[in-house]
Amino acid sequence: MKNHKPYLLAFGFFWMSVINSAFATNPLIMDQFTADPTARVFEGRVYVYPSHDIPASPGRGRSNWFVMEDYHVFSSENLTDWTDHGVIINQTNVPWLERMSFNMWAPDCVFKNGKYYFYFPTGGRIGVAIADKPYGPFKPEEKPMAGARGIDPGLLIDKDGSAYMFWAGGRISGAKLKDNMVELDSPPRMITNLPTAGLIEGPFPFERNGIYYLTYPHAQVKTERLEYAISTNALGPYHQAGVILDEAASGCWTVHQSIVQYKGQWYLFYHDKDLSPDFDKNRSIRADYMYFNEDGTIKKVIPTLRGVGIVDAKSKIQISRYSAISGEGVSVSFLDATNKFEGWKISYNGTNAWSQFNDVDFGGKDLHSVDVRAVSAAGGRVEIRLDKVDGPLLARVEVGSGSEWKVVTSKLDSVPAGVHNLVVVQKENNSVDLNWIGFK
Ligand code: FUB
Repeated sequence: MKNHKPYLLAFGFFWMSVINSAFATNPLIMDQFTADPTARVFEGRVYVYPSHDIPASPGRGRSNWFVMEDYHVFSSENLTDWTDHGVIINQTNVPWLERMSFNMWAPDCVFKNGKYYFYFPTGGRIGVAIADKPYGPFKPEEKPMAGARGIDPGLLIDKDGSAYMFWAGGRISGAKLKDNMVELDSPPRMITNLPTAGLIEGPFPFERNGIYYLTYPHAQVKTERLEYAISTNALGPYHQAGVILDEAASGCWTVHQSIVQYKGQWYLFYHDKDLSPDFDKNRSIRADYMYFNEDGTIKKVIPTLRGVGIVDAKSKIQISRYSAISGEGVSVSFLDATNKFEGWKISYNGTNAWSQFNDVDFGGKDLHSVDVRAVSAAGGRVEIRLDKVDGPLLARVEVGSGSEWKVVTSKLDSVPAGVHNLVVVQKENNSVDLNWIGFK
């Protein structure tokens, strides 16, 4: 499932690139914990700059808390296949950092004057590292930014090229940056009219059709939800405009967002704790489609397992990351509870339990059979249908009884083409578990 190709470049420290064949669903990255994703479009691709949660270990971070020592950057052209470009900054490479405190928190990266500027908060200060390419190598500045103390820098390059930085520290502040991008050009201004009770952090600004949006996680009750405020000016005054994403059903304490338009579609990037359900300081990044109302307000995003992008029918389609399921008879659980990075299985219990997985690209009419990785103690049969529960039959898959996973190959009844939704329907009154489906 994972194809690792390391390259080494020297730039005062090792820089490594790894190709990560992810699941193409939520969460986006399946071989490490990731959080606080800032997505940006650079050079025709989406680059995501997340934080990197790691488990604490003796002498390395505080147990039961966030532990982060470095940043990776990931990129994708189709939002389905993600490349891990490796570590771009490690806390040991930051010249001004006196103590290794494992708190490399939520970063951002913007492009200006032909350079990529990576902003990262650590030790209560905000550092900047500069590169010629979006994936580095990044060279950290000798000193942190003067005048900005706090966490979670969020940058805005305005239509006239002016740069603004927002950050959190109790409340949210913002300031214009000098053209050199490493100094404040105005005293920090506290952004008013935002919630005054409950934790507020993670400012992410953007502009669309003359409206300035300031989005931020806010613990209105106990855990964070995503809210936003709007203005006609980059630095405000803003007024609160609504909720983009409700508190996570999983109970994850934090959420942290970025919003990006790519090839005409808007996306919300955020995080939850998919790969660490019992510990919400080991998080995983996600993406879902986002839409605006006519008046420029943002439609609430309903988080999905399916995520975004189109999946190749010939890949190992992670059928457990469903778009929809029947009211009863379907459940999802980890394949291996001792190694959650292995992903999930989907279980169908009882006749007519079904699940739907949207946006599969079947290409031209060149497919003839389907492989299904499955297990069924008593044996069972599922049907794979196109677009809906009673849509055209693609294949009947007989899963023999047994306790071991096996790959069952079945001939296609009809040969699809183009992009369709995939529906799996259980046809017998027993139980079948599926891991992935792949057409060939
Ligand atoms: O990742 C550490 C902190 O958790 C971030 O800085 C906050 O935004 C929250 O996501």
